[in-house]
Amino acid sequence: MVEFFQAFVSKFLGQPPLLLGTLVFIGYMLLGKKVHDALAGFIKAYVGFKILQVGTGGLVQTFKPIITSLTDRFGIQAFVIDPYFGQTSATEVLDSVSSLQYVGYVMLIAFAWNILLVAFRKQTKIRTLFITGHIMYQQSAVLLWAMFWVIQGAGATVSTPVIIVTGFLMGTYWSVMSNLIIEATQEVTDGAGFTIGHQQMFGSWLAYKIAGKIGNKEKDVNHVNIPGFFSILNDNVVANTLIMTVFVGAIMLILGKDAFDYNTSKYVFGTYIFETTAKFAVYITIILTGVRMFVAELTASFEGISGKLLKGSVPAVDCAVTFGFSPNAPTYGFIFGFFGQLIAIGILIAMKSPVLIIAGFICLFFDNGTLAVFANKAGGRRAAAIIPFFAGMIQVFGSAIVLGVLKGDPNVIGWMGMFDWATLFMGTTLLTKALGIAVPVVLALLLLIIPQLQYKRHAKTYFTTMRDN
Ligand code: ASC
Repeated sequence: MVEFFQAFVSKFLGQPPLLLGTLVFIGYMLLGKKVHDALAGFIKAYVGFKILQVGTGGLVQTFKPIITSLTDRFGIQAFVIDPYFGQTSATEVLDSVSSLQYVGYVMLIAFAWNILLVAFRKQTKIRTLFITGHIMYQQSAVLLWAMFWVIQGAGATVSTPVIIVTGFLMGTYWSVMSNLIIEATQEVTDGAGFTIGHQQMFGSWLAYKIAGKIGNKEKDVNHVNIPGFFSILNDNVVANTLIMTVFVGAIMLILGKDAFDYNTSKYVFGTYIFETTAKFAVYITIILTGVRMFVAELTASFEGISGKLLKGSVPAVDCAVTFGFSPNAPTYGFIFGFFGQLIAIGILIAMKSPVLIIAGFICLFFDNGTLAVFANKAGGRRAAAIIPFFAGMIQVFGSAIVLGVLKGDPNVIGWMGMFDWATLFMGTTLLTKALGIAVPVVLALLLLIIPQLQYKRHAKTYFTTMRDN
């Protein structure tokens, strides 16, 4: 029985494409569709998700060697603020104390708690179900690692109270923050009927609130008609390729051609750099294709699940889904976030910080890209530039601080630099280190007050917002 449960958790719930495909299948069945239609939905969701993973996997594979050789060359203790470096640190540390499987338990507890909060939404005011499978796994791993390290330290396996408390806090974060960002996401997507379930839900909400005060929403980034040469930046693929060629190309030039293992009969160093940096646009295009595919199925079938099981609940999905509604914003977020991170990294070096941060590409593009999408909606170009700039600095400093606490284990190679993790979870980790296991419990309870306050502000439309649109 225990074995079956463990297999179910790790080989089923721990496999996002299966989890999502099955959700789609159940949704279609509940909608009264034919089995073959439900099966088709399962396949499209599964394959779409695998395509997405080809894209993100390809990005990581392309950029990891560059970052690693940057670290090697300058011989400093450097950590990468990329979610996959955070995830890898977490799984390595947990594996070293035979506790990797508990990540699945945390995920299951968190998801069950999320479902329960939605089921009792009359009382809890939670309307959202977090279903971004790969993020659920990633966050559960990173939070369990951080809580384990500051509560128990090295040595023993992760204790049951730590697993339960982590799951409880994780599920509360998913529920409360994806619920907090519903209204802003509806604005950004012209009422597409979903919310964000990712790593910068609190950050996006903050960006949306602040943006209105610092910019003009009429001056939308997507209305920019840049003359001449710059007009080619209006094209997503072109802009992404050029930006990466400038930024990553510069890093590759500094490292020099001997740092790279490439086929010299096929490339000169210049064409090899372009071959590498153009892959960025290739993988982004793949990601977008995959995301569109599975999200289309998910949204259609979700009506089934929310209609029958959790009536009126809203799916919380990957941040990249908003990019299609504001194609220029991620580029803004990337560029200005990059400047912010560069300056912050310069400050760390000048201060002789024991922790050096290396910019993570996924964090730069997806995190600041999302913040820019939300900032642009409420504050236009100005906000879409200023907010990611400061967010970039926060990502670096916040991650450096939390890594100062977590770097004791040799398996640590990075932290998830995403906005909520450089702020909320950085703080949670430090507070828990100082005051112990009561901290995550108290924080989870405090978080549950947020939806109550939201509800008070627009009680009449609170549960109908999504259906109105
Ligand atoms: C992340 C992460 C990814 C990307 C992806 C963006 O945080 O782990 O793979 O962002 O979700 O679409």
